[in-house]
Amino acid sequence: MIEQTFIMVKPDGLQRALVGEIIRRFENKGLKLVGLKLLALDRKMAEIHYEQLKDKPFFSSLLDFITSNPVVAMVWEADNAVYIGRKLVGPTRPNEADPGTIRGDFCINTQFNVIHASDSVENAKREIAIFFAPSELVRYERSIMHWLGLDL
Ligand code: DAT
Ligand code: MG
Repeated sequence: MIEQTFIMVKPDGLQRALVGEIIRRFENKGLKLVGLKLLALDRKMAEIHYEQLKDKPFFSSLLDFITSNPVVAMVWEADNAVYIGRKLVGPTRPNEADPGTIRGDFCINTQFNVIHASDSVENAKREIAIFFAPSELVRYERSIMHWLGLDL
């Protein structure tokens, strides 16, 4: 089932110059990039993106952090893109993330965990709609898809 997932390099990822490394991992795995932008999140947008966490004690510090610098928002497409994205990123707590995952390789703190990945197809749709107009998601073919077993 072809899905799209929303991936965002967080402010710490930009400060640490990890954007290229993160894009490389998604490219290497074989997902297709269909949307990409650099932007500074305002507080309202951040609140909407993280609305499911509004009652958590760390909500306001999460908003401070995520609005503190630009982020890179991306949409990646593949069969099971949401599940694959979470696998590439690793669990929320970096000390539980195995080496080989992005969080396992690059983070040591739960807030400064470098990257966001949608956790369900429903949330992916919701998050993509916050960051991208439909016209900003680009449809194109890649001939390599055949050789990845993914005739998307
Ligand atoms: P994830 O980013 O793995 O989907 P989440 O949706 O539960 O995790 O939480 C969103 C972000 O909030 C997470 O990336 C980092 C922060 N966060 C989660 N739990 C936290 C905690 N216990 N203390 C501080 N920050 C936390
Ligand atoms: Mg989440």
